Amino acid sequence: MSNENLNVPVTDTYDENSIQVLEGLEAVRKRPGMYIGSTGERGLHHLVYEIVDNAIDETLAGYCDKILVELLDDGVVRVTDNGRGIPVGIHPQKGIPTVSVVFTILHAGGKFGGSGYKVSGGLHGVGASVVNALSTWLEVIVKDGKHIYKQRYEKGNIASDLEVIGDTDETGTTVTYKADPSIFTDTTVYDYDTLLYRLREQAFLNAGIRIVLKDCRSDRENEREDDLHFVGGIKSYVEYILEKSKKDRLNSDIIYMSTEKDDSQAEVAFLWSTGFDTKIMSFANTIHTVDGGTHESSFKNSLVRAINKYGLKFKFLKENDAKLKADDINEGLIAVVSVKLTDAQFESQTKAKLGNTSIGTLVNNMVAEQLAQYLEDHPQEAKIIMDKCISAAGAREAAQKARDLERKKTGASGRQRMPEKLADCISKNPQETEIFIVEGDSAGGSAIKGRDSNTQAILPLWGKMLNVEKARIDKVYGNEKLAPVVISLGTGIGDNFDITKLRYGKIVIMADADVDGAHISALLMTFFYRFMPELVYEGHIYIAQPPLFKVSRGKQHFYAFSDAERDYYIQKVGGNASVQRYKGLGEMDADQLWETTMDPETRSMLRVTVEQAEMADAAISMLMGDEVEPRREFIENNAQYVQNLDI
Ligand code: 28F
Repeated sequence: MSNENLNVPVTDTYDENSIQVLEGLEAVRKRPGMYIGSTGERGLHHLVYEIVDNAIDETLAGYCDKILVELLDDGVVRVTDNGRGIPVGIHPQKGIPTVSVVFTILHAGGKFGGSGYKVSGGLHGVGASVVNALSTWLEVIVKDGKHIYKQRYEKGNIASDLEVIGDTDETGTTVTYKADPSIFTDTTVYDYDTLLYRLREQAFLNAGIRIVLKDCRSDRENEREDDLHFVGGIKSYVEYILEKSKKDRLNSDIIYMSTEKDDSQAEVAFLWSTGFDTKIMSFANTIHTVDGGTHESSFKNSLVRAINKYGLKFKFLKENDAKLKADDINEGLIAVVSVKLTDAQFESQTKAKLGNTSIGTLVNNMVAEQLAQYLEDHPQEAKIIMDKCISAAGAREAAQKARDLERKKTGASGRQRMPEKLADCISKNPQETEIFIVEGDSAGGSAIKGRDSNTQAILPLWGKMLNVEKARIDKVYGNEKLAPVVISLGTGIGDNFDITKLRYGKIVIMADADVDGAHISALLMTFFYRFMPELVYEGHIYIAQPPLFKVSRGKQHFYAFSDAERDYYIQKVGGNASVQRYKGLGEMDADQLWETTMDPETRSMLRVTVEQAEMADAAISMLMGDEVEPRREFIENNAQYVQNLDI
């Protein structure tokens, strides 16, 4: 839909004169995509938002505090608000009721006349006729405090005159419609959670509004209803994002500030979590500006300035120190920036980016003044925030040093010098080469002796395992255990990852067949999955399967990979079998390790799938994350195994 309507002066009186009447609705049915983006599932849900947005406009104007959205049988949706009711008086230019104009004439309330509302998303106020055009039928009921009016439309055309169907002392609007399946050919089934997500967002952004979503469809297993009502507005939103992130608060307050100037309002709410991710959500007239814009960048810039200024003034930072950078300040930041303005200018048709400079200035001044005040009034909170930013800056500098070092290690050949621990193979052809990442030095020794040195490289790991979940990227670069892995593989990591540089076609994790070994495998899988995910996607990661038992009698011996297999061999050799349980890879000599685990002719290996990597990732997150309770339980249950893990 066009957003040009946003740039026109706003009328102060809301009445029939505010509407300028334009063309018919055939255009919408002919090219629905032009108006709602697509006729797929997204477009279908867009219809609901269009209707709800009109009710929200009535809320923003201060006349409505409750919106009910019901999903009914047969693809029917009903939206009810308790606003003033769409005007029913005769429209001066069209000579028909204004409500009929709103539903049957394209761009009514839009394009050149202004929406009639001071604050409107621009998709708002013009959508009713589009929804009508794309519906098999639509019925509107208006209560104006005296009478109840009703009108029906079919495929956008008036099907019955506006009629009085009763009396009332209430006010409000109800729109019931059925999306036309001949237009929405993919599906006309609404997804409750999709609607819930968007409506929840709207409820956060319009503090105090109540939006109720109700699933009344009889083919559903259970009825669902959500009452979305957040008195705290965007503060509640920040709290919600924090809860979903499963991280803890770093500072205890959600910092909130707001300001108004002329017809514009700005508000921000933010806090820092103990995590490392940054989540900044920005909105203009309740539309999510995915690509940010002036409001968001002003917030970020003024945050950096305010924190540096406070740091200098209260001696957290020295005059000659490098300033804290945005990255340092953004670590763990959760923020919601919401602005409402009359003349929102978006830089793209999709409204992903806000362009108004004046709103940027407003946000900037607000943060500069109010954050300085907040920090001075709350020295304890301020200290927590400053310490966090300064430690993040330290980590960033360490990461930079580690990267520089890594670059320096690269010899004149332009190739990286390989780690000392790596016993490389002769072949340089990744089609045939494999690298075994082996837990422990003694197992590493056996593997080096037992391997086929033509195609098999061995990298023994030792020392404390890195906790990937809590690790910052700098720790990964600097970690004595993981750096050799990264260097041996040759691909680089994160943004620099380049799979064409991979030095071995198969990357085999070889760990003891016990809980500890499983953890190390899970940590390595998680590491690859997070920092070099293509390795998992393209099936380069394997897990070696060493045997658990050796069953022997005299010169006969068999390796067993499970209890059942062990028992089978005991039977087979008959009486007096001796059974050796391998507690670790280190107990096998070079020949045994080759024969049982490394020989491509006889071994079996597990190829790690994305699902497995995801499961490992989830398990590691549980173990290493901030949730204390499940971790404690796990550690208690596995106490004897976990000394080796850095948790
Ligand atoms: C279920 C969807 O669409 N609610 C709406 C109003 C109220 C007014 C209005 C709407 C008038 C001139 C267009 C009432 N009284 N819910 C809704 N509630 N539209 S849509 O006016 C439309 C404008 O141009 C309204 C006084 N002024 C406005």
